Amino acid sequence: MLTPRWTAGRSAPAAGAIGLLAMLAALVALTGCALAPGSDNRPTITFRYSRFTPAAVTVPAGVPVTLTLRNDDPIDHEWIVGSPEVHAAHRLGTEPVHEGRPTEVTVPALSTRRTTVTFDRPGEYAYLCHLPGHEAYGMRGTIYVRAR
Ligand SMILES: [Cu+2]
Repeated sequence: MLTPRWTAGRSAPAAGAIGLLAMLAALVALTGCALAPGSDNRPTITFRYSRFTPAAVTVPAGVPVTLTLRNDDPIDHEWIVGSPEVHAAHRLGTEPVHEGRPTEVTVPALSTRRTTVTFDRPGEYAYLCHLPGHEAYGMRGTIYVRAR
């Protein structure tokens, strides 16, 4: 009676695979329901040649968004997101290093930082590097915050 044992041996892994697929489908469905179309609550922004890539990200409003900020340049940069008033203040600011505020992050040369921000309201928020000359060079991007 080899055949029944062989069949049983194949059906158990197959059932496991189907169960795994069902779990993955459920996870995708849950994640999809939690986010606005096209939005990402874990974006990565890379700094290279004093530019942000991507230069635009879309995130959901009202939930924590964890951003990975990866500086591939051999010089320091900073990532500051906020309203035009926030950026106006930073253009005149003298704070050499930003720590402790999730919307203001210094990213040293060749390093990565993570920050978690909850954007309460839908809208557009610029992110800029305010180190001298970097914004003028083009180190800017936009976060689009979408209602869920
Ligand atoms: Cu910079």
